Amino acid sequence: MRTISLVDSYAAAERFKLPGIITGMIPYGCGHINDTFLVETQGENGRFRAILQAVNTLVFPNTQGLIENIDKVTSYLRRDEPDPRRVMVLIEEKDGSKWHRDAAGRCWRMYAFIENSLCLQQPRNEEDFFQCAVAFGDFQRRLSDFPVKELCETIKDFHNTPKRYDNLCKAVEKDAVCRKATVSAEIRFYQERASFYGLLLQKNREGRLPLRVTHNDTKCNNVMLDEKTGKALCVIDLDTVMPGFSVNDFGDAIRFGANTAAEDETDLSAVRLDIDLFRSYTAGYLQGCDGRLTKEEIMLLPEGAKMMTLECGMRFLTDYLEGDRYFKTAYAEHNLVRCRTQIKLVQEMEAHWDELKDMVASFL
Ligand code: ADP
Ligand code: GN1
Ligand code: MG
Repeated sequence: MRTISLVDSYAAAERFKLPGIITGMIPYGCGHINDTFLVETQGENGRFRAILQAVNTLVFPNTQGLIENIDKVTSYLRRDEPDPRRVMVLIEEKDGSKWHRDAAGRCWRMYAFIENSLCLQQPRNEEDFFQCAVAFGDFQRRLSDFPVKELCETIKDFHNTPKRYDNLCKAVEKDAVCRKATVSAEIRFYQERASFYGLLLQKNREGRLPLRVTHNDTKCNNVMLDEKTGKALCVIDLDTVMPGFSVNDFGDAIRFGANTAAEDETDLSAVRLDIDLFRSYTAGYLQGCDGRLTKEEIMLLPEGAKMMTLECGMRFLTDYLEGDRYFKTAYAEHNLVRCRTQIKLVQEMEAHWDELKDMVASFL
């Protein structure tokens, strides 16, 4: 696992235009990719807090393109929403750029901290999940006229599921850290579903599934809710905002949030698809999108959920076979445990497939 010292993060924080002097700094959050720190300052106007992040440049090699995407999207959203708690605010580096490269080559950026907010690892109830859905739906709606072509692909083929399957097959073949023999059941599971992976790309080629500006990492811990009201404030973690499919944004949220257990639950009997949460999310997402989705997109929402759950499980398994180089892990089997929860969830979706299809149809 990557570790960044507080000395280095402090030096990086000093490079940004902060009000007052830095009085505190702690590692923060539990994302799988970037290193996040909470920074506190004291100045003439009192306390100020910011989120400092070292962008994982192995995952995001084009930091300039990534920051430009975020700058374009947040500037666009701010045109009709001046409240800084409702659109992420990038804090500039002292030389006026939006990010900082340190002497070791690490890339840093800073956001204003969204105060009096909640960020949930798991929705506490249906209303929380509904609010997350409203936030992502609203994000989709407000960016529906944004020119997709202005955004670069921050990770190439990020939700190209057939490519993800190819990568899994290559990792199986290479078996770099000799783990293949222990995961033959998991590998078989993904082989048996190989004909499904191209479905959404095929729909897109047929002109039946539009490319939109999407978030692409719609876990509920990438939404901030108001601490007092519990209502959606804004969507965070904008590194993967790029052209994509709405149904995948829907699907990734279901994969993470409609699971009755954590993404890394070891007791698979606790891992189930919560149909009520699925329904709440559908209602919230469609409310937020406010008529922007086509009928065909709405009917493909269950496919999006199944696709993202298959894809994420394959990514965990690939990383396991490659020696845990991509996702942060806390122990040796962590990626395999995550893969198994994703497999269980896909099985749950398959078992409830007709119900899920009927449910989304009832929203038409
Ligand atoms: P990662 O890519 O590692 O998931 P995130 O951008 O999601 O990183 O940040 C990690 C965590 O930091 C989030 O889950 C959230 O708790 C917190 N966080 C990030 N940005 C902000 C912000 N602007 N205000 C408050 N909390 C934030
Ligand atoms: C990563 O950064 P974080 O924790 O929000 C990953 C997602 C996965 C997710 C699985 C850039 O998201 O694609 O779905 O882990 N982000 C990237 O929990 O790969
Ligand atoms: Mg995140």
